[in-house]
Amino acid sequence: MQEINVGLIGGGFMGKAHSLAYAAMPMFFWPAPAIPVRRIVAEADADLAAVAAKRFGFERSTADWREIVEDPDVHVVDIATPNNLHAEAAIAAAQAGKHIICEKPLARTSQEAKAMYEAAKGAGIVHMVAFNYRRTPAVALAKKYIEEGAIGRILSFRGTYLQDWSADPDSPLSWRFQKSIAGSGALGDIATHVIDMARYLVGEVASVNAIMNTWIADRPVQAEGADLLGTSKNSGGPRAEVDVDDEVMTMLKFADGAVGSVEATRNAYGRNNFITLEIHGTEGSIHFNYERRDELQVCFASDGSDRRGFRTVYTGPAHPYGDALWPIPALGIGYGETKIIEAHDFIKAIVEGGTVSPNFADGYQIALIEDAIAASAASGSWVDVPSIDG
Ligand code: NAI
Ligand code: SOE
Repeated sequence: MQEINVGLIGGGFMGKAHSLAYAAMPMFFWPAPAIPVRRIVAEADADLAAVAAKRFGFERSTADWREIVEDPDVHVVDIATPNNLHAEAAIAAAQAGKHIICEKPLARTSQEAKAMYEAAKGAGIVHMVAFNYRRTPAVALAKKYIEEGAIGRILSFRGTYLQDWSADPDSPLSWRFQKSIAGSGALGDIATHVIDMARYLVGEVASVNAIMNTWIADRPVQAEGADLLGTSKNSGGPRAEVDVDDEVMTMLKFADGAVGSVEATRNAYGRNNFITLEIHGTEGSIHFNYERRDELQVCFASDGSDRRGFRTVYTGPAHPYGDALWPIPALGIGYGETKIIEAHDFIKAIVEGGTVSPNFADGYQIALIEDAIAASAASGSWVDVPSIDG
C-alpha cells in the first residue's frame, strides 16, 4: 500500500488532533487510500520539537520548519501553527511542490489568503483548509437532505458559535488576542467555521451587515507558547491591549436569495463549543447542535399537521462516513472523528490526483467575507462580498 510522508508544523492542540488523525485514519477507513507516515515534526524550539516527536509518533523533529519544506522525502506539509505562519509556510511548501493541509482561518488577511491560493493553484498540488466541522456526520447528513430537496428551497440560515473560555478578564492575552498573530478574534477564529458551513449547506454569501465588539480591552500578558485557552490565569501580571474582536454578529444575504445570520463569541458563560445551525426551507427545517453532534433534528412539512415537529436522527452506519466509523448509531462521534475523516479525504485526493473541499479557494473566499464583515461593522451598513473569481 502506498505511503504518504507527512511533515507537521506545530505541535499544540491541532498538532495533537492531526497526529491522531494520521495514526487512526487507516483503522477507520480500510482499505485506506494510503498509509500516512508521521515523518517529521517542527516546533518553536528543539526541546518542544523533540517532545512533539515522541508524543505524537514522529520519526524526527526539527526547530526549523523550513527543513520540512525542503525535505524531498516529505509529500505533505501540515500547517498547525498560529495563524501568522500559515502564509509563509504554505507558499514555501507550494513552491516546493508539497501537498498542503493548513489550519483555519487560512490566513490573517485576505491578501495573505490570495497569495496562498495563487501559490497552491500555480503549483498544481492538493490543498485543503481544515474547517473540519462540516465533516461531522450529522452536518454531512444535513447537506444530503438539502441536496435531495427534503426541505425544499432554503429560505433562511441561522448559525452560532458560542464559547466561554475567554470570558474571564484575567484569562491571558495569548496569541489569539493579538492581531499581528491571529489577524482577528472571534471572527477569524470561530465565526469562520460557521461561515464555512453556511457556504457548504446554503451557498455563496453575497452581502453582510455586521456588528463587532471587544468587551475586554486588556488582558494579562502570556509568555510565548501554546494557547492554554483560558485554563491558566495570570491576574497579577502586566496587562496589554486586546486589539481583536471578542464578539461578532452578522446578517447575511446569500446569492440565491436566502437570508441568514452568524453569531460568534468566546465570552458566553455557560457555552462551551456551542455551534448551532438552523435552516428553514419551503418543505421543512433542519437543526444541529455540535454539543449533541450525533443528532440531526429534522422537521418535514409533509408530515401530517397533527404529528409535525422536529424528530431526531442519530447518525450511524446508514449516514455519511458511516461505513468507516462505529457499527451502531449514537455510540458517540467525537471531535477526533471529524479530523480522521478530514485526513482521509485529503489523502484520498492526493492518491487519486483529485481535489478536496474546503480548499484554499474556499479559505480565500471566506477571508473576503471576513473583510466585508469588518468593513460593515466599521461603516454600519450592508457591504457586498466580492468573489475570488472577480
Ligand atoms: P496552540 O497554541 O495550541 O499550538 C500552536 C503550536 O505552534 C505551539 O505549540 C507553538 O509552540 C507552535 N509554534 C509556534 N511557532 C512555531 C514555529 N515557528 N514553528 C513550529 N511550531 C511553532 O494552537 P492551536 O490551537 O493548535 O492552533 C493552531 C492553528 O489551528 C491555528 O491556526 C488555529 O486557528 C487552528 N485551530 C483549528 C481548530 C479546528 O477546529 N479546526 C481548533 C484549534 C485551532
Ligand atoms: C478556540 O476558540 C478554538 O480552539 C478555535 O481556534 C477552534 O477553531 C475551534 O474549533 C475550537 O475553539
